[in-house]
Amino acid sequence: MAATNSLKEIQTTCCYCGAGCQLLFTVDPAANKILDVHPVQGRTNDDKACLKGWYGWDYLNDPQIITKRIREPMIRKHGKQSPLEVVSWDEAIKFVADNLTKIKQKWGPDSILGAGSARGPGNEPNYLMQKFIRACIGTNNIDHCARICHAASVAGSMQTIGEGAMSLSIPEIEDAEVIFNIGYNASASHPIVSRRIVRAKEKGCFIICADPRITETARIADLHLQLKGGTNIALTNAMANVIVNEGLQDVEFMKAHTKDFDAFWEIVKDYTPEYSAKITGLKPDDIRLAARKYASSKHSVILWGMGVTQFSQGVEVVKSCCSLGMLTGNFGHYACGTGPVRGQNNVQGTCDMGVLPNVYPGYQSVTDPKMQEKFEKAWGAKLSNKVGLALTRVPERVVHEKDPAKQIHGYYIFGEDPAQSDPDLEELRETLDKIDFVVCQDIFWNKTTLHADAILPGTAWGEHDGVYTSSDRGFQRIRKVVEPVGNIKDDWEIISLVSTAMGYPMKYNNTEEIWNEMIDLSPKFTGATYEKIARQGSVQWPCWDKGPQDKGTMYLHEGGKFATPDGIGIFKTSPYHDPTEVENKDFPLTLCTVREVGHYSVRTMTGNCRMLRNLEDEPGWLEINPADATVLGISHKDIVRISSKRGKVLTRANVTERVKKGAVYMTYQWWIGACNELTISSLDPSSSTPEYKYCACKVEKIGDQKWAWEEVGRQYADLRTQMHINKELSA
Ligand SMILES: Nc1nc2c(c(=O)[nH]1)N[C@H]1C(S)=C(S)[C@@H](COP(=O)(O)OP(=O)(O)OC[C@H]3O[C@@H](n4cnc5c(=O)[nH]c(N)nc54)[C@H](O)[C@@H]3O)O[C@H]1N2
Ligand SMILES: Nc1nc2c(c(=O)[nH]1)N[C@H]1C(S)=C(S)[C@@H](COP(=O)(O)OP(=O)(O)OC[C@H]3O[C@@H](n4cnc5c(=O)[nH]c(N)nc54)[C@H](O)[C@@H]3O)O[C@H]1N2
Ligand code: SF4
Ligand SMILES: [Mo]
Repeated sequence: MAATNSLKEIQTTCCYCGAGCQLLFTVDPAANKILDVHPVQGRTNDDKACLKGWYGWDYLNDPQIITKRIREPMIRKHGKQSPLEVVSWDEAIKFVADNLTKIKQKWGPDSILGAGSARGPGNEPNYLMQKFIRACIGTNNIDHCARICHAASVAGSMQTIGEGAMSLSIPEIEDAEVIFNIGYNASASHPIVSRRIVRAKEKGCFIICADPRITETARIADLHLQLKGGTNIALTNAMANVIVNEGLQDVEFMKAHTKDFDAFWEIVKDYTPEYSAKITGLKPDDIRLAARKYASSKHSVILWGMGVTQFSQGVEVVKSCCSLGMLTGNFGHYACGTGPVRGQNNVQGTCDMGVLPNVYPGYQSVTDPKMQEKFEKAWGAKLSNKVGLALTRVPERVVHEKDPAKQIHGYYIFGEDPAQSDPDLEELRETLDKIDFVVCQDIFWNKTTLHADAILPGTAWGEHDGVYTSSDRGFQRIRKVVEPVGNIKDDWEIISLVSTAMGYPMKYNNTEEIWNEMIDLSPKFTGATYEKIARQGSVQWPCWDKGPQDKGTMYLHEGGKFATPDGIGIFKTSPYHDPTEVENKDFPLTLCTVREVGHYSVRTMTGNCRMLRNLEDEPGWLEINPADATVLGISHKDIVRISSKRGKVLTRANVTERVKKGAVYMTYQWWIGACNELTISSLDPSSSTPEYKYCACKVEKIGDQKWAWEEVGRQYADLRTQMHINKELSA
């Protein structure tokens, strides 16, 4: 629809995945209504968007399907048992500030933890969130959902190639000659990145897909390695073994740019294709073919996702993937390298902003005295040099820690829903209820807000300005499309008010002022001014210089110079070990948890978009192989009960050949069929990322399907009551 004089056209970046698609909204400002949206030309998306880009903004109309917008600040005035009451902003801010101050005085700064948000808010409020936790509270206990996502990619890449982000850019993918896609399902997770994989195929690229499921990428792959879940490292080690034994490595590149090959070979030498085949269930010749193909080009790209990182051995697999790149000279030029494709719209950005327990903004270490001094001076506060707590360690420091002096007593949760997205939800709920004071700053009622002592309502994507960082290090603007409704404030303003009330004043007039403070403190980002981002559409970091000649960086490690302190890449890998909880007599199947294309993470947003809800709704699905379904007497679309050592839920069976016998899959988007009631909180020792992709489970037939559907209906109604909805559920 063309904009008339009274209508406005506003371009912004999509708020769902890290592909960073550009969308153009047509708005009627007088009615405060969105009339139309369509994708427009952007660096990463050309002029395309997926169904979430087209239909994912309806939550701004608050249709109240699974939950509803929070429009007023609320507090529990008289302790945990008292109801949440609507109060003024002044009262809410004072209540939060007083309670956090009391906890800080009694138990010290390290008894408080803050969680930032990789979603709607954008970079500026996250910069303020970590500044608040560090400078006002006085601790590095600041983290966010990258922990449960790509933290393993950051840790593993840092230890080998020195930089945790994608080394290449999304558009380069289509010019790869070989793609090794491992544990990544782009067609569901990043459809517009998936389009680049399809285009690569059209241009003649050889695609290897390592995934236990037949995903869409597996379907178009030239070689599908349908390995047993949890065995990635046995595959990547074997590929390295073949490359070296057949003399396919790039000796020149290795000599000039890498070290520690001997220690790497000590491990890899045992991983012959025959040995690996016993662990992975693959054919030795398929492993050989994968290795030969990968080593055959200087335009080989490795793309990976949660099927690599969400294991207790995730970091090791990342190191092994980076080592494959070094072994074959696939770094430092166009269309090669490593692509840990960051999931959320702004998870790269939230890491960039230092919402991590070990680094300030711009990846500057909290343990480096020079950095500490620099930030102390800039922020006018004494800072801690102790690395903070990872958010997945909170239950350990609450329910499993007996000494109150070592416990977490205050948890400020900004734009995350751990009571839906963290593993082992029963333990998580117990944790939230034991913490003295929980603050939730969100846009919707979610499962975590039910445990909050104070709720601070923020504006949503579409209602505020800022900058997001796409998966490939690209800063892009987001813009206000409609005016917010209700007694709500921008996230950056809420954090500033709480900090000021606690005696550490923060005064900003807009997001650009915050951004300018941040880029001046972060050399890698310094050149990325609002003006440059607007002019170019996107600025990829590193961008060191404000001048027009520094346009940003398309790919990293130019000429083989790695981001390690001495510029040399370090070979690393590990031997294979089993996941923590394997199938057994009581729980004979394995459970892996993945994603839905039409719904997003905890679903507060896509669950409240009418088009998307009509595609898929509660209680979600369980993918199960026909052979397992037959033995259990389960038919397609039956409601079934699935349980693990930790809990049980109802969901529907999707009987499909796409999954292997013995392994079942759920998507983590569902609130009734909530798979995190079942998952295990076992963590990778170095990244603290949970093993969401593997635990033991049992699936049971339910004889009385009429009862089962009624039970799902009751649970849905109860959920909607808990989320304060009194509207009828529309058909
Ligand atoms: N079983 C299983 N669990 C998983 C995973 C899995 O694969 N399997 N994946 C994990 C991964 S990779 C991730 S990243 C996490 C994601 O988990 P979360 O980060 O918890 O989920 P999100 O849906 O991204 O958003 C969290 C909250 O942000 C709020 N929000 C959105 N925009 C704004 C805003 O502008 N301001 C404020 N204040 N709030 C806002 C939303 O309403 C929502 O409540 O889940 C993890 N959980
Ligand atoms: N529609 C939609 N898009 C999203 C999200 C969403 O919730 N909905 N979430 C966003 C977020 S937060 C993230 S992090 C990204 C994640 O996006 P992806 O990384 O694609 O995440 P998953 O789908 O969880 O897992 C990827 C694949 O790993 C495979 N896998 C499981 N176990 C193994 C194994 O042992 N080895 C190998 N090789 N593969 C295995 C699974 O079968 C699955 O196909 O998606 C983002 N995009
Ligand atoms: S691919 Fe990702 S960024 Fe693009 S429209 Fe879809 S959800 Fe939005
Ligand atoms: Mo994620």
